Amino acid sequence: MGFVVFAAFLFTGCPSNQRMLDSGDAAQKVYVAPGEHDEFYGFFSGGYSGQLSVWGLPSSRLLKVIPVFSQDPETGYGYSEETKPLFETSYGFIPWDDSHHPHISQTDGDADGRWIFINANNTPRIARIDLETFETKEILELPNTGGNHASSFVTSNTEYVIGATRFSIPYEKDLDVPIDSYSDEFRGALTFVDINSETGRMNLDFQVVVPPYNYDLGRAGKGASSDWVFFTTYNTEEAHTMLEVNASRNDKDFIAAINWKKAAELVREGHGRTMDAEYYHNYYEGKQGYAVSTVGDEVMVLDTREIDENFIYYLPTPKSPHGVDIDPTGEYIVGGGKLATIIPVHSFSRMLEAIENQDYDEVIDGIPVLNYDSTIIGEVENPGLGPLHTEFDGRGYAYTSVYISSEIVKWSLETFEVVDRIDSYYSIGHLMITGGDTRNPDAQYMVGLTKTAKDRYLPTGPKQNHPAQLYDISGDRMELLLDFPTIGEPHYAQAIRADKIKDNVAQIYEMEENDHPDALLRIADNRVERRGNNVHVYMGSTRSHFRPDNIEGIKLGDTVYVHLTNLEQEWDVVHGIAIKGAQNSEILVAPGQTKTITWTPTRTGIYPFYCTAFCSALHQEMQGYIRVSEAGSDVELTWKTGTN
Ligand code: RUQ
Ligand code: CUA
Repeated sequence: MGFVVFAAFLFTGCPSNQRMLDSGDAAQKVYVAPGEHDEFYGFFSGGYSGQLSVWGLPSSRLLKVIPVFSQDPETGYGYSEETKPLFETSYGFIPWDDSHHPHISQTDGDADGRWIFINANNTPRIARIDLETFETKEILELPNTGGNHASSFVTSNTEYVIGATRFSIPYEKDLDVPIDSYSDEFRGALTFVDINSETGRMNLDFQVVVPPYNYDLGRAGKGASSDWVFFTTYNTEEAHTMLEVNASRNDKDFIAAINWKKAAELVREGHGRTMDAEYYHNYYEGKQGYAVSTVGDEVMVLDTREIDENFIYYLPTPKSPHGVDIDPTGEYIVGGGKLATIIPVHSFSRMLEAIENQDYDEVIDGIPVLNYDSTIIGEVENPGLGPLHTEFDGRGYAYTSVYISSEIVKWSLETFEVVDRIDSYYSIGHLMITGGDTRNPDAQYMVGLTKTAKDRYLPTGPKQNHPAQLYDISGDRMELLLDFPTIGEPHYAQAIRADKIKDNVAQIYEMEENDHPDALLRIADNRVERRGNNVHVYMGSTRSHFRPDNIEGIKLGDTVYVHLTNLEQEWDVVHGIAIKGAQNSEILVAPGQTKTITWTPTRTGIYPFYCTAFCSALHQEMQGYIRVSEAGSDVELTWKTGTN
């Protein structure tokens, strides 16, 4: 009957109990003086915007939006020739996605600030963003996956990034079968992507074929449990229609516990088999240049129905669990049963005992189902309605977001009793504690990521931006500090102490290291080259001119490639270029960087172009002209800047 409860509470309106510090004290706590820096970087997923936004905490100032899965006309990302290959998939060029869970790379269970991974939920992919340049460097597609939601969580030493299919689908590629053959033909897939520890490069190592449930969220273990990963399931009913009712019948679904070390060993020992698959893997080979798209054509799978050795177990968990979260010690496995009346807490050591004793209720497709009473160590009573996600403060407390009753509950990992609760505005999804998913949380602040703003800000039409609330959790009671609108729909977010990142951030691209094949390394080498109908412009920018700035001899039927190198070597001195009537976007080029935009003129005439970034006192003078003539015209290809 959970869905009835759910519907009933959805419209009951606002929580009434706003607790915050005296507003002067709260302001003091979030105040970062002009010119001063925040203590933490916060990385917020963009949800349906497909991007990742970067915030300074506690001031909650927006620092940047990093484009990841969606085209971005501000930077030319996804429009430039360098970045377009990143969007190639087995479904073609996909310029959008729905990103949910950013996860910072880890060393020894602590965030290390090297890379951040984020999943695409719609067309199943994982992206890697380099935190030296804050740019997306790689996107990997996952085969056999429908909705890569339980992703992209890393293991304690970033050995693996995990993913899982939210929708079970036929495992065989493009299999055309009746939807009601669900239980026979559809399967789930858990994906293990291994990470090169030097470069961060992703590699699709193997997948585990599992029963056709919905795999919702995942987390890697920590400390004692760091060889394990955990995924929640719902729809163990195997419904394929009206899931709202049909997937809410069972009292318990499962958390799947997978020993990834063992699974990887089984693969190395030859227990897997390869299957045909098609998936794209897009990345940069050098520091700069064009991203390359490669296509994988097979995947290694471990099918639990074919393998005698056990490496995966199901932990029965009430009821349609959403989040699964592991405390800093690695001992507690917390489910977020969105229709459950309690928060179930499993014990990792009891789980190992139950495995040892073969304390199985049943075996499903080769997967032992452990006995609930053997693994459970606590049930948190009165957690509110609709618990979803939990993070930890490292001082013995857990904090769970509760969607339907729109609140955060703080509870003890010793007594499993609720010790504090505070409202959220409104309908909270994830919450995030600074360092709260690591072995050593920096638990000063907590951010609640809520779904609806309604009356919280000045109205901006029928759709308001999604809010976030910043709480101080350094004391016994949670205190609300700030409430601010965000970008896209942040599902999860992560925060890391700024000093783990800030000194490694690049200020320029070193010209000496510019390995772009079409870079203009010396401004004097600026030129235009015709190759058949393709015309390549090798252009340079410095304050306050482009070279060349007058180009003639372009003809209808030509495609023009403008390779713009920004020869500045000073932090934050950016130039851009925009051409009248260009069908794609401008490009914004950082110091020492080369970017390429293509343009196919459709009419003859004179086309102005100009710098899009206010770069200098004479920025408005930073402009030029391109002359476009008839296809058969005999205008010669020439280029110049007035003085050369
Ligand atoms: S989800 S609001 Cu896409 Cu992580 Cu739970
Ligand atoms: Cu360069 Cu404005």
